[in-house]
Amino acid sequence: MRIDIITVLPEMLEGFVGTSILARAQKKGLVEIHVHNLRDYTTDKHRRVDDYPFGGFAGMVMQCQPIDACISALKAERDYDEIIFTTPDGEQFDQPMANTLSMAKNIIILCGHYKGIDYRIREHLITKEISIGDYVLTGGELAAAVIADAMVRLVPGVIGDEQSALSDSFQDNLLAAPVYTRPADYKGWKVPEILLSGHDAKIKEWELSQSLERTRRLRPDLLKE
Ligand code: 6GU
Repeated sequence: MRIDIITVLPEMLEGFVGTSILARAQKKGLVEIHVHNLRDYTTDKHRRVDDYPFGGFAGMVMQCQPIDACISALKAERDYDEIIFTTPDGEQFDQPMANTLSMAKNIIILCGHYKGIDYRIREHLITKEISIGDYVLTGGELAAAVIADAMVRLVPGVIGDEQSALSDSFQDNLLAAPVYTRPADYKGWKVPEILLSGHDAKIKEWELSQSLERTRRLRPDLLKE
């Protein structure tokens, strides 16, 4: 999988892309993440990528030219499955969407900023608009990082234990069961007895009943679907 992220704040994504699971996935050759500075594509001599909106509205709007130039340059090199724009009025991101996107080969994520981007870009170049929740962020960079992280960890081989991505909360519309590690007794705080029993069938049964109980209590909306 290859992800190209287009942003006016590349430094905001560099730490994320170079760290932890994302870095390991890239070293293993499973994923390539490229961050592009939108300013490198403007023809403006002052490197500006935004301008005042027509109609006298407040705020600034990202211009067509640099976005079109950057996306065109990428599309000239390879075909893209999706060209995503991060925006609070997009379709809400969730686990099924992450699952679908994780099967893509090449994806562009354009990070929204300022008041918005020239709507013609959304009409002519963007194939999918995604929001990560009902709140407003100052920019789309954090949303792009969230989307990339959720997709990459589903690519086979990225996380060590294949089973662990499948047993995540939400993967089957249930919250995950609690987990524990040694010691079995910490300051008198005890691990549930059943987990120390070695009885696999009983442990599986316990895990499911915990999942159901936690989902019913914390996220009853998930059980209605
Ligand atoms: Cl994708 N962008 C911004 N700016 N704010 C958001 C968002 C995206 N998703 C939720 N809030």
